[in-house]
Amino acid sequence: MTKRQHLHGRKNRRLFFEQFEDRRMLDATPWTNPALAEDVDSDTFVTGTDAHIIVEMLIASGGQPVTVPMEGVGPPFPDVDGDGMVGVGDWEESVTC
Ligand SMILES: [Ca+2]
Ligand SMILES: [Ca+2]
Repeated sequence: MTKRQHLHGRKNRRLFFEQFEDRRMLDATPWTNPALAEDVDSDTFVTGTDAHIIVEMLIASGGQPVTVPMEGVGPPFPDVDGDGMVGVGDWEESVTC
C-alpha cells in the first residue's frame, strides 16, 4: 500500500458516536434540592416556609453566610443557588420564585 492509498483510506473512514448508556451528573451541593432548588423543605411546593428556613439559619449564624458541609444531605436544602453557601442570595431566590 502506497502512502497515498493509506491516506485515502483514512479519509474514507467513517466516524460515528455510539451511545452505550444514558449518564447524568448532578452538579449541586448536598444542600441544594435536586428536584426544585427553591423547595428548601422538599415538600414539592415553594412557599414562605422555604424562605423562613433560610432566614432562621441566617439569624442563627448572626447574619453571616453559612458554609455548606460536603457530607450529609438535606432536607432541608437551603443552598438554593448552589454556590456552596447559605446566604441572603438564597433567601432572595426562594422568595422571588
Ligand atoms: Ca417547600
Ligand atoms: Ca447559596
